[in-house]
Amino acid sequence: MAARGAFITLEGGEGAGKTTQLRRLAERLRKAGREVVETREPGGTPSAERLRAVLLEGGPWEPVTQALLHFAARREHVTGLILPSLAAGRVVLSDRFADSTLAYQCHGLGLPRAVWDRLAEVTLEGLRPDLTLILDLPVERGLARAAARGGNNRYERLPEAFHARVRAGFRAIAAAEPRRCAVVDADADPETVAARVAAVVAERLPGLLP
Ligand code: T5A
Repeated sequence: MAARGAFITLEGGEGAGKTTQLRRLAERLRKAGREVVETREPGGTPSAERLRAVLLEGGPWEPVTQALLHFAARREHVTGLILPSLAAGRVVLSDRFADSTLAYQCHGLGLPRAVWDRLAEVTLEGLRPDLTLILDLPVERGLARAAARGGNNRYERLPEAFHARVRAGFRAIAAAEPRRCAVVDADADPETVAARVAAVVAERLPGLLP
């Protein structure tokens, strides 16, 4: 059987540059000879993408319902794509994962952490990322980038104070799990941030990048 691959998640607030950096990291890893799966949350499988549409444009949902829907989509993603890909020895890069529910629904909207713990237990099959890159930048800079890109979803329309709690939430997650998480300063041009991301991956997961 192939050796288990690696599971890397990119997290952060709106417009932090996760999608941009995920593509660049995937490119680097492929050049280094890795088989890479690029995916995202909510979404990643056809069934989870259907829930994504409901989550981002339907509702409004109260916080427990939001968490249930995010974890429902995540369950499809974990069982339908992530675990099989890891078992096949691939590197899975996910644009958001369970930390987003902790940051957005718990820190941002006040969902009790105990609810997150219970949903994670029944949903994730014990899966934790090998490395989580938290792209960090001031809230107003991220929201400006997202606004310039256009097509803002229900979360992007929430007030700045909410996004400040989300940012603080991601930093708290990184502080609580420093071995798994690395905070990357994302307030720079894409090339500079990509170099920072690659340096962290090379240091934390030796052997993946030259
Ligand atoms: N959500 C999700 C929850 O509430 N709970 C959960 O459990 C989960 C999983 C997902 C929403 O769902 C919420 C959080 C989100 O609000 P989404 O559309 O996937 O919705 O939102 P984001 O993941 O935030 O996607 P964004 O596209 O807004 O942000 P990214 O991916 O961080 O940023 P990116 O790379 O697309 O870049 C945004 C813009 O900035 C430019 C890009 O060209 C683009 O135009 N850019 C830069 N500009 C200057 N300098 C840089 N370094 C730049 N990097 C990118």
